[in-house]
Amino acid sequence: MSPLTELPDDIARDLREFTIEVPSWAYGNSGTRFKVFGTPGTPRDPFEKIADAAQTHAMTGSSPRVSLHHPWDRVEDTAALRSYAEDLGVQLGMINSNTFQDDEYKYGSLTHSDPAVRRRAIDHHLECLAVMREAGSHELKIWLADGTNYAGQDSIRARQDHLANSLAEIYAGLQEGERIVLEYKFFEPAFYHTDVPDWGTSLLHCLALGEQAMVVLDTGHHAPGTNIEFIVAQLLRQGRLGAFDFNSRNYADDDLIVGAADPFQLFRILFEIVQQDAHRPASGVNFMLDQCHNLESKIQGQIRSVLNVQETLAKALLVDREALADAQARYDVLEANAILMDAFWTDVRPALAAFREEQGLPADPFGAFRASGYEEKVAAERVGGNQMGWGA
Ligand code: PSV
Ligand code: MN
Ligand code: MN
Repeated sequence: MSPLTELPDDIARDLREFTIEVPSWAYGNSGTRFKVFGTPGTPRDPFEKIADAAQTHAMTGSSPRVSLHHPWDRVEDTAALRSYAEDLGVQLGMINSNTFQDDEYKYGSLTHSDPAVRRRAIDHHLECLAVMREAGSHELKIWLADGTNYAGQDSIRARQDHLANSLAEIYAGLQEGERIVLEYKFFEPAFYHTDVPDWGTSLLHCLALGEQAMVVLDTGHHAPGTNIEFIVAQLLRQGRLGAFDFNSRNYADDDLIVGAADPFQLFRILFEIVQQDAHRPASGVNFMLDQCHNLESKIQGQIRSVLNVQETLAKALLVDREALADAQARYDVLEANAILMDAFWTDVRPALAAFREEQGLPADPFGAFRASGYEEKVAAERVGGNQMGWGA
């Protein structure tokens, strides 16, 4: 099949409107519990993280927002961080709460049996809402490390009740136009049970809370073999997919570059998304990267990630849906499958290069960034001080 050299107008329009939020933590040093390798030029503060994230957007034109983690990205003056970001052409995005690094949360946070610990965790989330407003954002993401390691360690049922009550207090702090998004994860750091392990649990809590509560799906938070595109279809059908955390996984929550291990899975997911028009801004789904770059250059890793999503979205949009519906109606199983595969195997890279040039962007954002000298410049400038790591 010959490569596609020009995008059809409707696909070009959709791609121009589609944006991907990047995480501040991707620009800091990260690693595993074995070792965190430092990289020259790694940001020393949230301002420098924003400057690096702005590079990803300058090269791709598709990542205009940066998610912040509170308190990792706490600054004295959030308004100053916001205007710094805006001067560099990006906006501050979702605020991510953090109840997983303090000793008080050893046995849970919003689910803890001790009301004093729950109070502290709820207050942290209310503080996050204040930061969110100062940042000019309207979304708070809640991912909880809560769970137990041993059967019998605590009451699963009581923890669900505590969770529901705690979330209700946080939800009551929302103003019009704001929302919380609740992320699920089936294991880690808890290994026996997690308090929000799956989309069903997250959805049940969101339904009980109200329309300003939505589910977050993170690719890496499922058991091997889970049909993630089914979950996407189901949550969209319910109007409750609030955000999607892109990354790639081989084993568990690997947080590697999206599309690296299984580009076909990414294609299948994005095809479910385009079938329900959820890639359009009007759908309100916040598409984000949730990744860490342990070995590779962080900005380059982020640019590669944005390009992987953009290329795969173009392929999903290329599927001949009329022909597919026809094959499905005729129960022509293999023809239907072939229509999907044709789009998947189409090389869209030349068309995307032309699409970028038309917008005044580098045809090859990855190569352009490498040639820009930015990394060498910041490596020379950012000496001394503490380079920030995951959790700094
Ligand atoms: C932990 O698993 C995690 O990767 C979640 O996916 C969150 O989205 C992210 O950390 C930031 O808190
Ligand atoms: Mn996530
Ligand atoms: Mn994760």
